[in-house]
Amino acid sequence: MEVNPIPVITVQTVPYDDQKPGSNGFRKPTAVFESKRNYLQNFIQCVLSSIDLRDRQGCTMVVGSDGRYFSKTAIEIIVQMAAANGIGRLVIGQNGLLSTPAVSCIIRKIKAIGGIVLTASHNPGGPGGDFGIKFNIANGGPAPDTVTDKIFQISKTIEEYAICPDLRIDLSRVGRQEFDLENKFKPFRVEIVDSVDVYLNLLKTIFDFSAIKGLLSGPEQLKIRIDAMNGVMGPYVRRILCDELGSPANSAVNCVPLEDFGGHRPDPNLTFATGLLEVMKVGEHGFGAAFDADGDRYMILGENGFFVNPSDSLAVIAANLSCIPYFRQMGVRGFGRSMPTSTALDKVAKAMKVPVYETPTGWKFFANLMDSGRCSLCGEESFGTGSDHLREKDGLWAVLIWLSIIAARKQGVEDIVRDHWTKFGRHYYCRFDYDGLEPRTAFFIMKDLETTITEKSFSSQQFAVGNHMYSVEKTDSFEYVDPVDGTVTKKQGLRIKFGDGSRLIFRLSASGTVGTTLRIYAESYEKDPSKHNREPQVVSIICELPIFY
Ligand code: VG1
Ligand code: CO
Repeated sequence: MEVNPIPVITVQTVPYDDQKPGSNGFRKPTAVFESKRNYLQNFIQCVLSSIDLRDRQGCTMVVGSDGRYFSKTAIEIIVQMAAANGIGRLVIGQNGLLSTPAVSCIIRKIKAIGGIVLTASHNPGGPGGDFGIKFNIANGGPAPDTVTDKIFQISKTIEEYAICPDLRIDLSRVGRQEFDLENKFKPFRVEIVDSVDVYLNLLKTIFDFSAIKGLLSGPEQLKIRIDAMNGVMGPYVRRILCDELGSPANSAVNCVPLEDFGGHRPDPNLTFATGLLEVMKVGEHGFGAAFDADGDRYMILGENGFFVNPSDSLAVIAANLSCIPYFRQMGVRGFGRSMPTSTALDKVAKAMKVPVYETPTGWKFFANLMDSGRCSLCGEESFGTGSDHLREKDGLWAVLIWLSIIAARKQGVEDIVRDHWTKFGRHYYCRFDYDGLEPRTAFFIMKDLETTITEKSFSSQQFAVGNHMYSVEKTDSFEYVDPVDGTVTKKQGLRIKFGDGSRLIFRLSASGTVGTTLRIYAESYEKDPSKHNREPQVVSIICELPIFY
């Protein structure tokens, strides 16, 4: 039977002035996407238009989501618009589900031109929560500023978008679907793929699966508890940790992706992953982990709820890379950390004689370093770690790294961390978030602060806190020059560095959706092992410094 080709139409629209992507992707309250006319269509057209027409014709893109509310509606529109804009093939996770690291992995594997992940990451989901769109480029990493600036520019003048409103796909059926479009020579293809397969195959080339399996299912079994927080990670945890690595089915909880994440905030930290923390405190499990909604962040807990600070996790991983076949084979070229991440990593780098790159916040800055072979392992204080196996931070990969280290060292989480502190010293670390500030107020706080700390007299100041004296060594507004392409990124946070290596950092967040968030990061170094048992709040004394008076 002859089927009529699907019409491609152009729809008139008016621009919005607030479609500026942030630290990683574009986020707004879901209600904005649902209520403002063409709000999603405008942004998607800008993303597609940012790709050079010659590159776009007939190319392949990857699409996935963390399963949050509005994702399926958005995927349908993206498919219709991709077809109308000349994309040749879309590879989409079954039921629309793909974690952020899986999207990065698939883009690289199939040499796609880029990908879209529908997620607002750890922000809450549902009609009253947030929705977001991450856009990754051909190397699998988040679009760099040059691309997101272009998207923002286009969004300010957009007048129309192209769409095939009659095109319908079935997201549940793995396999190929083809569509003939009006005025197009080649059919438009959609491939629905298993959400886990390609990513699992990559992990198998990185880790010694049998060693981890021995740890999780052998006679001396390590009892673990993994909380997928009702985000996208459920299917990955079940398939990889339970089916492949032999962890019992009841070790994985909250593994069904829910549109509102069960009403919880899918944020793996001590404030929001309290369910995991409470269970771990009971002491029956030796290892606990949780993920954010899109699976790029993770939190590690040891027996009795021992918390591994993400900056420490990065440093411990760096010091133990030789436990992982991938790094034994590839070697270790260099490390990367975002500027506010503690300098615990730097101590390890010094001992291993490898360079450390200090970048602005956001994963996009690491991709250039990795592509040019400068960097093997990167991390951020915000619960993200990853390597050059792909171009995103990768939560489950980090969990498998930890399990590999535990298997190789035959030690528990707390002992591994304490040994690390004994060897390298402890970097006490805290981040304080001041949410919902009026944007102008936040701007002026930063402006005044910059004036204060960059005054000449400030650099010679000393602050007494208890019986500790903090002397200012250096202050600046952090600026990054990309060592690969020379791009300069300015105003990435205010830094006060003290003589003993302690640091205070002030920065405005770029991933929120309402008001402005001011982040204060405090780090205090302690070399003496007899002083490694204090509460992390010890760093809060730095915040009592009379800088603000
Ligand atoms: C935050 C984190 C940053 C992270 C970014 C995206 O950005 O601090 O480290 O890369 O979120 O993470 P900001 O600008 O709010 O500090 V994710 O898991 O939301 O992609
Ligand atoms: Co995330």
